[in-house]
Amino acid sequence: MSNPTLVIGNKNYSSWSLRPWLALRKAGIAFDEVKVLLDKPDTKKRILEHTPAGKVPALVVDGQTVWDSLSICEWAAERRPDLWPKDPADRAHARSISAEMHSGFPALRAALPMNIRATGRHVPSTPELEADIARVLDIWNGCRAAHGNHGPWLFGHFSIADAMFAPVATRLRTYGIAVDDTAQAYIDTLFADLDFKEWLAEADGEEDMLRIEEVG
Ligand SMILES: N[C@@H](CCC(=O)N[C@@H](CS)C(=O)NCC(=O)O)C(=O)O
Repeated sequence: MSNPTLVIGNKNYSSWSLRPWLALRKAGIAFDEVKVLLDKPDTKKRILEHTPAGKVPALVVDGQTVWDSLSICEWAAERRPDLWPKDPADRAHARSISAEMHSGFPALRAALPMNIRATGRHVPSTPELEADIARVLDIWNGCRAAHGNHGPWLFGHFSIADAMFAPVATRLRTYGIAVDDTAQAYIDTLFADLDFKEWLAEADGEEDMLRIEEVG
């Protein structure tokens, strides 16, 4: 049986691609990668060669396509159940914040697009952005207060919730958003992670045009 193939966008910009990429890596599931550069004349055509949804990420497994970041993470969790916390209440909590991340935070997404190479960029604040950031920090602080004794991730050990929030950590860092010590320690955990460092190094080396607007 061949490895599944994860179809992703630019590592610098594609926040949705980062999520399942990190989940698969941390779960130790081998996969091949196909990168489709976003915002090119043939981007949509190339993505549609892999997934009918026309968006990255998508995972092609034995001829079947699994698309959308959260469902790819769930595919991974079926093979590695410890991608979700073991305790049912913690698992429900992790799923809730992951779904909240997946469907919410519109102001944060719009104002702070993932752009790993753009460290030092600043954007004007708005009440909506402030509210989204406050909610993220509240989620992180709640998780770290409950699970800090069991490891450095939101639920102690790495879970899909961490994959879902990883792009947010990059955004807060890129745009120099002030965070409390607990949130900073959590961001530092991600940036010290060896798998994530690989993603960062590749984002750094990508030869594409720097874009300002949101792409994922
Ligand atoms: N809900 C989707 C969002 C995927 C998405 O918006 N992907 C963007 C890049 S990060 C994309 O494929 N853009 C290219 C296009 O729309 O042509 C998910 O969670 O995977």
